[in-house]
Amino acid sequence: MPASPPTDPAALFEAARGGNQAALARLLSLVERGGPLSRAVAGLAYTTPGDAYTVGVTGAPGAGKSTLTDRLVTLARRVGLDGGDRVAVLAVDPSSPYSGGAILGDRVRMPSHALDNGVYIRSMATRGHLGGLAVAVPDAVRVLSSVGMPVVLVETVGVGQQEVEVAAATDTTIVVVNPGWGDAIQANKAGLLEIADVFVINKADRPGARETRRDLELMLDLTELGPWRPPIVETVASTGDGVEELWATVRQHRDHQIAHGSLAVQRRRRMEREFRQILLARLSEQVDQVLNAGGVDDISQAMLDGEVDPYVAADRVLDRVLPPGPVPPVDSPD
Ligand SMILES: Nc1nc2c(ncn2[C@@H]2O[C@H](COP(=O)(O)OP(=O)(O)O)[C@@H](O)[C@H]2O)c(=O)[nH]1
Ligand SMILES: [Mg+2]
Repeated sequence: MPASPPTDPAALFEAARGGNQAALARLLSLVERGGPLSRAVAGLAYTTPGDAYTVGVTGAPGAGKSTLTDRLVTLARRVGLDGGDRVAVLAVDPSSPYSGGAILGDRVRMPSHALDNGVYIRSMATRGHLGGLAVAVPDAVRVLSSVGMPVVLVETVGVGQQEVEVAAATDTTIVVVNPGWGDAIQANKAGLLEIADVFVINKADRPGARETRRDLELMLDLTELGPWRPPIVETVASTGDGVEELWATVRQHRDHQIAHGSLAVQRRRRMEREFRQILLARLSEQVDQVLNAGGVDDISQAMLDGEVDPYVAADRVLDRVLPPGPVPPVDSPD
């Protein structure tokens, strides 16, 4: 039996950096749970960020994301980005019936890596985390990076705005679609087209891959693209066909970003968005606290009595939640 992990966040980080997977699991559970300890963990991860390259795999349920991720883990181990590397997988699935204890569930689903200590697989739910997925997942990814994981794969279900935002928050985002009429168009509707760096037509052993490729190309033609046009790779995840090409494409995308200086720019932009999410979550929490504590009952009563309209009432509440201070006006021209 390995020694049980410490409980202090700094000690947990030290143990996790030394390869103690129980300590790493505890760190991620703390992040998942939210609360003061979660903030301590997030703070330590942020100030010692590590250097992970993150790859997102997203798409509709059943598209083959997990099967594909499993294959990519093998390649990340064997060839990595600059040679074989350790790899972490974060499976984000809010519909997942299990939460913190899901490691076993995923290991069962990825038996090919069950005995490999260089692979860390974890699924994540975010009950109770202030800010939800959009804040918890980047924190978890930073924890994995901070303990020295060079490659982090993030599997998300690309359904719903929040999930799509989470999926977009990776260095290379792979969008998985399937052959068949309309699948690419569904992906477009879900907002997945905009966030794709690489498209995968998985289940290319089924009819319709050519039509799906044509749909994707057409939609890309109609999109304003930067210097990188997302390549389309066909895979059969269940046999491994095309997966090496997919990994090579991921590496090309990384090299492209480094060559164009866009990796650092994108990361900064993501950090700004994340900061905004944290601010929103904090404000929302403050508003709830004020409302629950009855601190603005006079204002809401005035509104209910028809003396002020709800917008004026909201302004008055905001003046209490956010007292006017030296913050520059939000409507300043940019
Ligand atoms: N025919 C075929 N089936 C596949 C392929 N990739 C995955 N599957 C199957 O599709 C189902 C869903 O796969 P899974 O990876 O769990 O999808 P996820 O929900 O996107 O993670 C499973 O039964 C897989 O075995 C493929 O390339 N071809
Ligand atoms: Mg899956």
